[in-house]
Amino acid sequence: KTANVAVVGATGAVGETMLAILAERKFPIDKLHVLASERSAGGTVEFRGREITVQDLATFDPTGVDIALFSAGGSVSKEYAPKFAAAGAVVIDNSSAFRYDDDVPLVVSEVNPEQVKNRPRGIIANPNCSTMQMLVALAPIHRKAGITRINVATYQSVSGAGRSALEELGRQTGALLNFQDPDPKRFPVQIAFNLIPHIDDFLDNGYTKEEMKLVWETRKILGDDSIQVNPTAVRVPVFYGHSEAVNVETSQKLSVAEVKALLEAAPGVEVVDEPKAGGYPTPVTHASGTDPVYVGRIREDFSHPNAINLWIVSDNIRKGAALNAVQLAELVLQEG
Ligand code: A2P
Ligand code: 11C
Repeated sequence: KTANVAVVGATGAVGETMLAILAERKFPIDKLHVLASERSAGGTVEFRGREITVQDLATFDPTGVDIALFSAGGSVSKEYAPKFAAAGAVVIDNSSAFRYDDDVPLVVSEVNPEQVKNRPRGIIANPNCSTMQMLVALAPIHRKAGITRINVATYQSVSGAGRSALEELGRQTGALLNFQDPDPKRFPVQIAFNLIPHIDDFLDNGYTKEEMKLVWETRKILGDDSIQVNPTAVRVPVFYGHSEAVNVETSQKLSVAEVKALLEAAPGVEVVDEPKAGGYPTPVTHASGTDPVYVGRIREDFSHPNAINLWIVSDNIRKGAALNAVQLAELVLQEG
């Protein structure tokens, strides 16, 4: 079986990785359309060693597209995803535009793949990167012992904010090493050699939208609105790979050995956990450019009867975005 595929936002940090992963996984493509704004229309992107011309989304006719992978921001998805779906495409949307709609499934391929089929609007939402990696690791723990509460602090790389944010970290690092002004543009304050406890917009409750995504998306994906999530999201001066310090409270007590055994058997997870120098995953040494969700620093929380501490690291552009989107496309293609 083959498909006509469109990648919307193909010139972006996630879009270019979607193309790379479609090629790596030998996704059976009949015709490939690469789309972006009129700014980059007429330019080219590389796919399987060939240059493909970028087309302008605004003037593109979606007729004949079977699967469309969208990663061009929420407003682009809101406007164009329904048009692609009306033309018969299954849209896999990486933005937050439809994630919280009841008639749009929100799917992590290792956690709730069966939900892909429940798409009355022809749209499937790809979760936010920080929720994605957390749930690949936590879903097996939830199934075994019932998660009641999650305390999570994230350490999120700049690539989550797109190509311009990658450029800003590079530029500021160079400027500061040359005693020049960092001149923040993409982030509200200097990101090089700094940390910023602010990702996405502030909401009325004092949390950021990035923090609330961890609450809303965890409940929707695990199908359990009783799970309590207490999130803090922080941007760090790392190029690729989000990290998370996670404390999980469960109904039933689990030992460290039981958690390790669950995670070692879990699809998409790699346990890297030796209590010695370098015996833990980091964005640079493990995650960047690779597919797994890495888990280390697995410890019993000695301040609580039923809780475990974990350190979860993954490439936010791959499993956190492009890889999961392609895995969902593979599930759609496998349908009868
Ligand atoms: P373009 O290169 O034309 O700006 P990133 O998240 O890395 O910044 O990438 C965003 C992606 O979304 C890019 O491919 C960008 O294309 C695309 N994009 C942004 N705005 C639009 C739009 N209005 N129509 C189509 N594509 C868009
Ligand atoms: C970040 N998580 O790291 C964001 C990027 O809701 O899809 C993805 C935003 C989203 O900045």
